[in-house]
Amino acid sequence: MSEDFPNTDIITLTRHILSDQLRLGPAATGDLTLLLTAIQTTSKFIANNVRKARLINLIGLAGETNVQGEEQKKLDVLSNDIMINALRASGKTAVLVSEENEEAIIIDDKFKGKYCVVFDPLDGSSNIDAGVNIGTIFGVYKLQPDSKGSISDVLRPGKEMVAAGYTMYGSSANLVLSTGFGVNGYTLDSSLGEFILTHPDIKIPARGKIYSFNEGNSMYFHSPVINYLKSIKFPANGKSPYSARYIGSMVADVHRTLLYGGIFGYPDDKKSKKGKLRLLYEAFPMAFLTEQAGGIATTGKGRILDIIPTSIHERCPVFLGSKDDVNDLVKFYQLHEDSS
Ligand code: P6P
Repeated sequence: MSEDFPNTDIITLTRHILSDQLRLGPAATGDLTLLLTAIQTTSKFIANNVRKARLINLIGLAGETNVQGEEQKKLDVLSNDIMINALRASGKTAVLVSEENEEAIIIDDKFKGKYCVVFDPLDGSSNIDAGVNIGTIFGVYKLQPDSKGSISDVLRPGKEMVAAGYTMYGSSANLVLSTGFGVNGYTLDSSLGEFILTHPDIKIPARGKIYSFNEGNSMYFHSPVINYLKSIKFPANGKSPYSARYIGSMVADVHRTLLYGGIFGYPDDKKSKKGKLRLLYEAFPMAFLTEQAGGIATTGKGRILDIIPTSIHERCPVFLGSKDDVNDLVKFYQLHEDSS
């Protein structure tokens, strides 16, 4: 086929999810496919609102109500409503946990399905006025056997998730997803209204040249982090120092780390005893994706996906990225352990 012939065999997210389902054979009921399709739809809807929100911010609507006199919802509340409504209506969920809701949502029997979704509907939304990429992060558990859906279905280690992903809203909408068979990235073609496979089988490089920490917290860092950062900023034996890249939006920092390699870290420190990032709907999904892409995700002292949550909004330290870089960091924790 000549170079300028349009690709007539585009792989959409829906087609790709279906191929995963077919891989599982007759045991697969198609419920996860339909759930992920619902999540895909929320990402398209949120992407549309994020794009409009910036325009509205530029035009500036009067006060808290828009020109129709409707109450104008904050974008993250709007995104949260979009996700809760779509996940409930899918009929495939039993328990929902959202960063925006204090309590878990137990879906009424009429719409109850066999999956639990934990999500941050719009992580990093405080960055939107600056046009910084933000995103939706989600993880999916299957209900435990004989469970009708309760909080115990989501207070489980992240390694029991059956799917995880994020959608990053920026110059385009990028959805990155794993259902346990590797990681794939899709870009929204808004003219088609379809997410198209653009990053098949993402594999994180074994080592990178970028570190991504908020060094504004350096005075609070514990010594293993201080010593690790020193080792890559002032490397011995003539090696070049690492480059610093920190966007302050987890989805954007993790997306770059998955594609370029290196290390992203949000440590616990003297000010934030358990770090800042939430375990269930930030650390677990990103750790799941990182491991599926061949990287490592740790608290510095243990594998993030092994943690058993005790509450739905608990926080945890996060270091994730290229296995050689993250292992270098872990060595500083081990040295600290050995010397104490
Ligand atoms: P800091 C955004 O508010 C967020 O939850 C993550 O997306 C991001 O990685 C982190 O907080 C940034 O936190 O303290 O560096 O501004």
